[in-house]
Amino acid sequence: MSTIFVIAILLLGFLVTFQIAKASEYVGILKGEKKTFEQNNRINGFLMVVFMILGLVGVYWCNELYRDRILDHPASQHGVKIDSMLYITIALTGVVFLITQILLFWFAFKYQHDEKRKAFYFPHNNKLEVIWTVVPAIALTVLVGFGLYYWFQITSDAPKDSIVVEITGKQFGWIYRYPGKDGVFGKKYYKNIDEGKGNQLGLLWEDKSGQDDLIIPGGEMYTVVNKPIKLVINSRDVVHDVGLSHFRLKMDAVPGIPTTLWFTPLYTTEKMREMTGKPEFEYEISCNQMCGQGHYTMRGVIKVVTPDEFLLWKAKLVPAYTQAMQEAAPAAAADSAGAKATTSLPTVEQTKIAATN
Ligand SMILES: [Cu+2]
Repeated sequence: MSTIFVIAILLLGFLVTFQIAKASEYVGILKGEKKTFEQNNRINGFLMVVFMILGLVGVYWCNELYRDRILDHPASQHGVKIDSMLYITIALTGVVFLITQILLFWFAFKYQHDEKRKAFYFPHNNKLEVIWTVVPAIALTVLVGFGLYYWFQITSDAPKDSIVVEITGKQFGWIYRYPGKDGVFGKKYYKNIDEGKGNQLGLLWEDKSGQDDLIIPGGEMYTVVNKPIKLVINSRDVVHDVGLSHFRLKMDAVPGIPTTLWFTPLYTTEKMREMTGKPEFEYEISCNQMCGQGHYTMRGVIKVVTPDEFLLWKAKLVPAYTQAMQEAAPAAAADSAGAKATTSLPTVEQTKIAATN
């Protein structure tokens, strides 16, 4: 219904514009072509200035309107650098935008057609060419140089004392894995993935280094303030993307190819709640790749806490191996009990034979 409505409005708009154009053409013929041309010229020149003023007021108004909706303080050391680059770029391009737009519309008004003025023939000027090529080239080189410098810092090897967390994307959610006391992730194989048996990541249970691994499916990921954290990013199905907007980072999660990124959180979740004045604030992980129908539900939470709180949280976790074995044990016991029961009970055939005897 709404589609038909929109098409009808568009058609009507087209008809009205067409009729106005036709009417003004007839008026032009009646008035005389030269007079109409001059009048149109003046109107267009005036409209150029009006458009410029309205446009610039609109830009300012839009900025004021959405000022509160932009992201809060950058919450990582990388984020501070990313934001500073962003603001320098906006300031530089903003100044260029203002100068070029004002000149563009003002010139269109000031130099509108005039019978008394003859156009100045100005085909080429080397000096000008050099200026408008070299100045933007230097500006862009500086911006790209800064970008590269920070990019190499961000993508460099994580510090040795980093907390390492493996994060795996799936349709639709995140699974986090912390290595146990040994600090080593256990081996895994995708064919071993079996959610029914508590093996979300396909861990090889016989691998000792994986028996103390802690797996948190779909819950909250914890990390420590002012301590580097390295994420080892995986995907279980399609391409996802770990988007950490508060830390100003993102990285694709590709099936079969682990990617990594690291950062240092600057404020605890509690501190950020105070700073932003939002008591409900959480550091979010969003999926930044369109990965299917439930893409929008891929919201993860990172809790940035103090070292003590982190240890306390970690101490409460049970390794995935222990959990899986505990779940498997009663089931196995029930199975074996069931098997015993069936063997001890006579079959229907046996009962029949016994009855005939
Ligand atoms: Cu996704």
